[in-house]
Amino acid sequence: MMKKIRLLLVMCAALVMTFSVLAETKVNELKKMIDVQNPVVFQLANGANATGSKMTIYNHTDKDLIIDGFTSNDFKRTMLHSTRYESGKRVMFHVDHITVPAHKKLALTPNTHHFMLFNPIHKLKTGEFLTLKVHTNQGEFDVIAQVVPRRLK
Ligand SMILES: [Cu+2]
Repeated sequence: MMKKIRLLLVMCAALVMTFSVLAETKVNELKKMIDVQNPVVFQLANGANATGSKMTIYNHTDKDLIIDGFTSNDFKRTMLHSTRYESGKRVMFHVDHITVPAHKKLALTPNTHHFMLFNPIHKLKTGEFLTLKVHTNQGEFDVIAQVVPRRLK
């Protein structure tokens, strides 16, 4: 009886390990296929509670990459944003998805689509690296973004 239970436990452990290795393989494969160039988060302006980011995402997969959100341990709230201009004034608004077409790249900037971050849980140091966990239809991947000085347009 004990022997049977032990065998069962060993089998369960093996199964769990197999699944975690599979999950890891999938993430690594996605990492190779999704290339994120020059990811940055802009330092917050004095008194501001939100900031944007900039990066270029290359989708080397055969499928559209549909980003439906991202999270960061350094911010309480995050949002996908797009930008439009009303009488020359920049207006940002929430979008549900940002899509990088198959075999295409997409530049995310404060003037177009971008990742928006709200309520940092600590004061950001210029030069420090933040991890953004990006959720997509093809799985999750991390983007390591550097905090850079705010740029005036
Ligand atoms: Cu924004």
